[in-house]
Amino acid sequence: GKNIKGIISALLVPFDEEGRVNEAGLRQIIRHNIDEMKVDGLYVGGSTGENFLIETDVKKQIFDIAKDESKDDIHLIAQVGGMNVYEAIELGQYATELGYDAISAVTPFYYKFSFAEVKEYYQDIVNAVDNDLIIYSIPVLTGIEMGLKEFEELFALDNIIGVKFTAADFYLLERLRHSFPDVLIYSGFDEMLFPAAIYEVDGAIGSTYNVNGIRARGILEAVKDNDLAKARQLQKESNDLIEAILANGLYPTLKRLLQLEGCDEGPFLSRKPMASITDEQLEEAKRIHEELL
Ligand code: HMN
Repeated sequence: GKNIKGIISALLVPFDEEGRVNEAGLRQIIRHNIDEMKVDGLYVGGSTGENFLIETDVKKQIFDIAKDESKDDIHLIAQVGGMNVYEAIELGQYATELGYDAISAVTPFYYKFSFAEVKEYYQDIVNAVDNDLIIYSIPVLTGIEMGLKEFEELFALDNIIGVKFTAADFYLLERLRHSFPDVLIYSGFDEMLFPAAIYEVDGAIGSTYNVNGIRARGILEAVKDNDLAKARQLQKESNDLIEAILANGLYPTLKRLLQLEGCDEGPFLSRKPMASITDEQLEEAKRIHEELL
């Protein structure tokens, strides 16, 4: 099904003291997204999943668990990209066999790759993996900036169907939407969902939808209904929440909020070197849960 639209949570992954996946807790988070947040899909293996800190085997294990728990109930996108194109291909083939609806790949990072190198990386992945691919563009973390012309070249490759657009460049977003009406465009910054929705993105992929999926859907629906006052109000409430979460530490706070929502099995730690939650952050997460969620 390539009609992957709507609210898509970037899946959080709880780890134990040894850095292993807490499978029971992960299954609860997936269920919470499906049953309570009513998400349209999950983005597995993203930044939010602390994906760039874990081994290939563990990435596969997480793909397995997400598929096993969600069956065919929602769309599943496997983020397979990174700095190792051979791993990206291996993971892409793996997720495709599991039945993932699409794969996604972040632009390669750390080295300052040229656009020619970035393009070849995508070409290599789509040549080797028999699935649709969504480009993951997040210049603030990767340092790779692409303009209209670069996106046009990438969208011309076979099987590239969309982009997760994680940038505050609404000029570029408007040009992309206008130029490529058939490409799937996903908003990547949850705090800017409302303006992205006005430009008619097809959906949104983000971390905070794990706990704020209902309001986010409300924003998309209000914009569709042309009720801008309502959409603006929902974005305001969302941003009160997101602002407090960001100030308290993004992933640890989101994990704590999920625990307070009843995902209570096993430890919900981060993967080192990402720090796990402190007592002070725990207190603040409790306040956020009571006052802003
Ligand atoms: C992913 O790859 O896991 C995410 O979808 C990335 C996503 O765009 C998030 N970006 C980052 O965490 C850097 C946002 O959801 C972000 O967490 C949110 O807008 C709060 O700033």
